[in-house]
Amino acid sequence: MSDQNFPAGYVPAEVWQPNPENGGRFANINRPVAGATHEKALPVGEHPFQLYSLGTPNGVKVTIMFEELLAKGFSDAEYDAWLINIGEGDQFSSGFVAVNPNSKIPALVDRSTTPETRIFESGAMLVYLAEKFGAFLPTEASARAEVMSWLFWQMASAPYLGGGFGHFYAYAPMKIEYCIDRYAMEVKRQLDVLDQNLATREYLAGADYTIADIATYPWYGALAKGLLYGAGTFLEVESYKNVQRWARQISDRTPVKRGSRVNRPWGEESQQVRERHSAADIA
Ligand SMILES: N[C@@H](CCC(=O)N[C@@H](CS)C(=O)NCC(=O)O)C(=O)O
Repeated sequence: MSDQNFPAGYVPAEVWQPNPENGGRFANINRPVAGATHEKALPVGEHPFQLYSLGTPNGVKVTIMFEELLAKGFSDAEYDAWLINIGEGDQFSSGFVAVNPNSKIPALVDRSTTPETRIFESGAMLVYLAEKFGAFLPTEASARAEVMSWLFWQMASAPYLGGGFGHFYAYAPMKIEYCIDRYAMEVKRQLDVLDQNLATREYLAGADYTIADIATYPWYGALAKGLLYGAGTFLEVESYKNVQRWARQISDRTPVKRGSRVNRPWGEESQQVRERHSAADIA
């Protein structure tokens, strides 16, 4: 980074200190420590699965999975989806932290096991549900490895899209060319990885729709549709033809449409499903 492109002004202190006045969109919820900030139990509904979430791409992965399982006839996949308002710090309640020590949505409890099973990390939830119901994840070792490879690829890649590109392009209080260039380069490379893979396959891991697609669609499918960060034109998302075809195919699925609406307190009011406690909540 040259001094001309990035004028001097900030010299890191010898020991970093948090700056709550940094103007960043998430300055009020970011902390350099983990753990609960307040005592509050989580609500519990009547279904086997209790999901504590918000309709962001990471949250929607799991609600799409539940809707896919229910559409396949697995009635034991009934779930209550409770709204966690991360802007208000709900993820730092003692109840939430007991389910997810990492204080990020989504967090899941399976009450059908004794003792109850807690699961954090959206990818772990998809694997847990796929194994529990025997769906969307092949059992044959090679086919399973291919699905796992794409699933882990998604989990490792999305932070560059969200925390890197999305943050600096859409949310940071100032536009920093160095950061936007760095992450736009990486996100376009990721889109090309997907595009080249989807040139010869219907779905990410082959001929079948799997948890790899369910994990990847809410991030890269939404990006391809121009729904993330207002960056469709900037990243020329239309040029990734195979990603476009795959995203259309997945977005046409009824369970994907249903799951994408759950825990959404934004957008058109008639489309919001702030909480889901029965199939009828998603009209
Ligand atoms: N790797 C995690 C990421 C979860 C995540 O980043 N969640 C965000 C919303 S999409 C969150 O809860 N942020 C609140 C915070 O950072 O305090 C997963 O996939 O479950």
